[in-house]
Amino acid sequence: MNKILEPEITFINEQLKGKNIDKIDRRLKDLKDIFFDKDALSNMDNDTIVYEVESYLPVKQNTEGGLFYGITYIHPGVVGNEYFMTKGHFHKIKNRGEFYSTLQGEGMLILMDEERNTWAEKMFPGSMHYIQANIAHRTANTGDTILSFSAFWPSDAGHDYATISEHGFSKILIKKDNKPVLADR
Ligand code: M6P
Ligand code: ZN
Repeated sequence: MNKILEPEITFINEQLKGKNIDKIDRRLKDLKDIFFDKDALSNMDNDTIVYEVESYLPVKQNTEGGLFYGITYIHPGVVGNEYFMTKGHFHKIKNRGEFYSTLQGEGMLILMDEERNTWAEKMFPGSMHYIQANIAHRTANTGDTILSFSAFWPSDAGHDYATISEHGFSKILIKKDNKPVLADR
């Protein structure tokens, strides 16, 4: 075989292009269980977009041995004093890891192990984050502009959202004196 092919996808000037790019958005109404301050939440517009994800899923979900790629764009904002953030998840197959790499903006990668120890890593353009297996992960935008990052994960990892939706992370990331602080709930 001697064929030179075009790539299936490109990411040029911050634009992911190609066939089969899956796009979703998550609005406040989809994220009711994750934010701490329910009063603040009830005074906000339900339709506000918190984040968007563009993914390239070249194989079927749950395929063993494949890889997925996605870019997440988290808008700036707070609910009460908690920064806009992703739902967060463990992987359904728990012993699957993931890479994140920040493109634009500033934020925090919040991590929690199965004993519910929670910590965070700073995200800034060029920061790389290896998320080990068995670790729940969530990202928050702590800046005034969009936080974007790319992610690479195994196609059989899946998302376990239920554990986080029921129990949350053991700490919340709040804005205090204009700075991000990991606080007890
Ligand atoms: C990254 C990856 C995706 C994930 C997305 C949003 O792009 O980890 O698998 O879906 O972030 O995070 P969540 O699914 O927790 O909302
Ligand atoms: Zn993941």
